[in-house]
Amino acid sequence: MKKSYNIKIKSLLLCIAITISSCSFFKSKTKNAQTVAEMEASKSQAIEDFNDAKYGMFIHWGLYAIPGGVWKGKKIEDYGRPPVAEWIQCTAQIPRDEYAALAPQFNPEDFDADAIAKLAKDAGMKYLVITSKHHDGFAMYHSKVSDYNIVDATPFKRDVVQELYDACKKYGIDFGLYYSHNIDWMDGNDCGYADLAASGREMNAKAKRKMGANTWDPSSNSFQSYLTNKAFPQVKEILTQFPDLKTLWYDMPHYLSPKQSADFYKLAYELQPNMLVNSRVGNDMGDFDIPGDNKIPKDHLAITKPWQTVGTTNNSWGYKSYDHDWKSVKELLFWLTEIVSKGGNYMLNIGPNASGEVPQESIDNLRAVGNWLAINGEAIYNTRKWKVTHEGPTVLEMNGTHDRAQKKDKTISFTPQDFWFTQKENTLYAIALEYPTTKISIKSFGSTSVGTIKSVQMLGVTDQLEWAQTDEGLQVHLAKNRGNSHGYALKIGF
Ligand code: JFZ
Repeated sequence: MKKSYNIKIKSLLLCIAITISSCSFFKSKTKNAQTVAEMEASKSQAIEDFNDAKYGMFIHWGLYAIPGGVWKGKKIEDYGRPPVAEWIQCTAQIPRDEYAALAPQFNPEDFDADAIAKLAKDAGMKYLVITSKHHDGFAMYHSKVSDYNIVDATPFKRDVVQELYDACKKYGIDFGLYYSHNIDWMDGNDCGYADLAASGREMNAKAKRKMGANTWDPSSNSFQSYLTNKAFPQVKEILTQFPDLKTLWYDMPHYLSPKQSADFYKLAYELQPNMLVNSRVGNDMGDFDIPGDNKIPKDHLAITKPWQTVGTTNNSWGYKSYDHDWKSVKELLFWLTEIVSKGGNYMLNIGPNASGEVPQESIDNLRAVGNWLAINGEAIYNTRKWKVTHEGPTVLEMNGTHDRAQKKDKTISFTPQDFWFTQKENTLYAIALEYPTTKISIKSFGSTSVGTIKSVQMLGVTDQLEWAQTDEGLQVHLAKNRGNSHGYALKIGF
């Protein structure tokens, strides 16, 4: 009798235990069962904000600023490709120890977070994203996960990400972080290349080329242990240490499985659900798309997500001492207007040098664009694309960092007949990058295609304009009082 009673009690307890545990199992299962697509769908306000912002600053900064594109007296181009300065460890196949010896030399005493945040503000940029860890594996913030970081491994000992985070708060600039989750030349073994090759999964073209895989001196740990012990913990760390991020910018996911990409996406969502994650999280996930570096999509309508073009001020992301091929103010304005007319965002890069200084050409050109935006920003910010993006004879294609670098003729000029369009509620904007000598005619604004125009104004100019609308378009005599030497914008009311 007694025995069976005991057994009954035991099995009752067991039942209770199973019920409790299955309940909590069920609970965590429901939470985890939220799909990436559902998480993406919950970010509509953040996406509106992203589509309003239009223009931001990208910063590539790390140990690679010391060589600045030159290793042992040879330029990076002499080692191979890619020739962007932040890739020097890979392109010149520098052993991990040798590269890490840069850390004790890194003492960028001229770094001034306040000045950079103010530069972004003056430039008319609304947000800033900095490399918290690039492919070299070196963290630019104080990481507890790995002492290969700017505070523990350099004489500088300052957390520059924290300094920028605080400075951006002061100037009202939104903040985001870049994190190289797949490629880590210090700790990431071959960044998953062998695993992918063995898995039988279809490899994309870049993965096939082994681009970015550390094959010259891989760390002895497995790629999986890198993910478990460095990448995931560091992502968790930055999202905790910097609790108010607008974007998390992953990069180069060529070797990741869909599960690994989903885990990176979910981790971001768990910690900061309103933050946007870029598509380089991998495997077609992410809240916004990147058509390619220094690339403006030819068919922007084929992009179904919000999107962003990232661009360089010369032809390198990291500081490159001998690259003086700076984009002119006119070229930068073209990138911005062309991208915005197609509904995208432009994130323009600066690469501070080893002392922490921003190249003067970048500063000057960014400020000049800022002056243009101070007058014409109304035609850029908070707008949406219109059914026509551009009219006029000039067609410029921007097909990538290397493509731009190789271009023989870099003269950028437009005609007074070139117009880019944006819209906001009941208003259309036409942006021009050259002034006419006589009147202009905007063909896309004919009365049958847009209806009757009620008002025409030049932004930043108080003079009344003389104008007339016909079926053929809108004709305007422009006032002599011109707002900015690089062009102007017309505001069209209905
Ligand atoms: C990546 C990085 O490798 C590079 O160092 C820099 O950070 C840049 C912003 O991003 O470069 C890429 C990544 C993807 C493509 C091109 C360059 N792509 O898919 O065309």
